[in-house]
Amino acid sequence: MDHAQANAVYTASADFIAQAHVDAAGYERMYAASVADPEAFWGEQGKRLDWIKPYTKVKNTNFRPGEVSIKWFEDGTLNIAWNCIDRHLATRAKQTAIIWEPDDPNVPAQHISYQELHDNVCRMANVLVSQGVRKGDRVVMYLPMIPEAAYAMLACARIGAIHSVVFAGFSPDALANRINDCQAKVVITADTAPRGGRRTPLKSNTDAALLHCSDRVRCLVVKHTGDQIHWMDGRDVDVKELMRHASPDCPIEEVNAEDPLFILYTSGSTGKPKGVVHTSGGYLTYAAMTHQMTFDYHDGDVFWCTADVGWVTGHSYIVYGPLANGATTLMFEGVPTYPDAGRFWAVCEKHKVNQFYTAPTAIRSLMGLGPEWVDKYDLSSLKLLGSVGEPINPEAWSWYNTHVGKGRCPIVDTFWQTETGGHMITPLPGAIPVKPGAASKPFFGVKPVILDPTDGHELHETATEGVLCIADSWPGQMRTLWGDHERFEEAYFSQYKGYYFTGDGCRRDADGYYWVTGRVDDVINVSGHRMGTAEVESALVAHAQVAEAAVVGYPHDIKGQGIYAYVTLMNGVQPTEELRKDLVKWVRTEIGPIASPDVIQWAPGLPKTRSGKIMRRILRKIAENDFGSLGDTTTLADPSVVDDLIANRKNRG
Ligand code: 6R9
Repeated sequence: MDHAQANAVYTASADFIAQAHVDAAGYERMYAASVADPEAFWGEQGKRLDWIKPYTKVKNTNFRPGEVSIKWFEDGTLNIAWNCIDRHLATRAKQTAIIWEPDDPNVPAQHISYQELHDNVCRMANVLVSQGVRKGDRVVMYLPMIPEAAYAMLACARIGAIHSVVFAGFSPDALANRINDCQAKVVITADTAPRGGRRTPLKSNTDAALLHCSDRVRCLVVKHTGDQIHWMDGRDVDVKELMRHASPDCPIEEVNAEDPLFILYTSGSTGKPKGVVHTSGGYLTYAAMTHQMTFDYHDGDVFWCTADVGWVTGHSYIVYGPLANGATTLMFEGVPTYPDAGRFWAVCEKHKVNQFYTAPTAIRSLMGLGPEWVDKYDLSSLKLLGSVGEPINPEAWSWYNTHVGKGRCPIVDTFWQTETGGHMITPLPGAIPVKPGAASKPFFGVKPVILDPTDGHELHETATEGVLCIADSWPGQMRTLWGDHERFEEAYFSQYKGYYFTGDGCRRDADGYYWVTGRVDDVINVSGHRMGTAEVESALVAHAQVAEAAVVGYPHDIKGQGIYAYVTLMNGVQPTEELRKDLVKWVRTEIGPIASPDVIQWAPGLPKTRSGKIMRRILRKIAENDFGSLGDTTTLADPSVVDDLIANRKNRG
């Protein structure tokens, strides 16, 4: 795509606009109302949910340093599972709630009706209660993309327990850290997880993790594949067996709007992963509203979000948002390239998907395999396409638009974060014309501001560039970090006082469109997955032969960013190819395959300031193969290390 196309503006068809929930004038009017009087706006939107005790207070939020506190609908009570299931039964008992598409296309798909969802969630909830789980207890899940994952999340919600889903690609160590950090009573896993025809040994990973956890933690096992597993009597529990005997009814627990619904661990710029806490009333209001508006979801549509439930995208747009809206949501166990590169499109055709939501990295990898894989299938059911996780580059946008959307489906490029609970900046299809690569305009109630990174002052001109902050709270916002409110304030509210800091850089063009340019902190985005460089570094230095390590991101054609590690070995250790492979394997076992370094460069020394701070700016430039403009290097303790790093750089592309 040439530059002119990249600046093009795409407007939805007249037919699309005619049926959309919101048109251009409607967006302007509603947006203005939402920021002028958030109390009135969200007071009205909160009525999307059924409340046990209706709220009388809507918004009570404070971004002032030292006093950060975020409360929405604080005197209301409700139950999240009721809102996602029971309240639909009168009209939708037989409607499909979840379509489950297995990894192996020869295994039949499942259509789970709202009634069946109700019964299974209640059975799972009764199993949890039988294992001693009570309101406020934490339940960790380490599961494949199977219906039981949704049952377990909603079962927790039903009884007021707090779930924390750990992505099944994480290692036993990463799982153990999360179980310990939130002091989970129970971990729910499966025997093995089929993905792309291979099996991930979830139960044996969990066995390894539990060696580092309290021996009171119960292990609930979903026997999914029937693969052989080790069994520890007294600790391990066969979930399906207990569900068979459990009652399909389970009373709902009344929870406060501000009681936690889930904890989700995500990477930050420093230290160990952060336990992002989302609460009940505001989160569900926001997930439901964004799902309906951003995807222009209408009753009867089949919605498919390809994310894993281990990420926030799976929480908000596979489970909570769609089910709160009484939607049909598709859950896919597999990968885009199994059994071949046409799988996504085969599934769209098979289940007549109407809205399809995926990540740029998936599009880029499929793009490389040729359009013939898409062209084979009938994609006429598609009405809208979505993108999430990183900025979408013009080539991928154009391919998605032409080959998947056939030029007739609006593409929504949704910018948001684990911390934000739902979409923050996104086109509303039918209301906001799209520019490829721009997340475009704020969602209702969201007040983005662009600040000057040097002194934090607000840049008021329409066309400007700086760091992206949000000036006021919205209902889907995270409330705290699990057990560490101080770190919450420090990470998000201390750098730019009075604002929520996203960690992203951003440009606003003359039309007021927002273009998110990527992280400005030490977080990198690998295939749409967030990774803290500090996490990878601490894994590397935990290896006996590594003295020091510095990790940066570099541009990668498919993944968006790749992981580039500079490693200084202990004195006398030889830098061999074998050791390099060993280090990659080491990081995979310490964190998980998503953290595997793509490049390891042996570094006799790292560029440091006299005070001992590693100058990452220089390491980034070398990794990007852009060392002509290293900037000021006069503060380096030993400038000669830079010459060595340049001479031996690995990425000459
Ligand atoms: C939902 C999710 C958040 C980070 C975020 C930003 C990047 C996400 C984006 C995007 C540009 C988009 N990001 N969506 N950048 N355009 N449409 O991805 O959450 O895993 O917490 O990542 O991802 O850098 O700060 P999470």
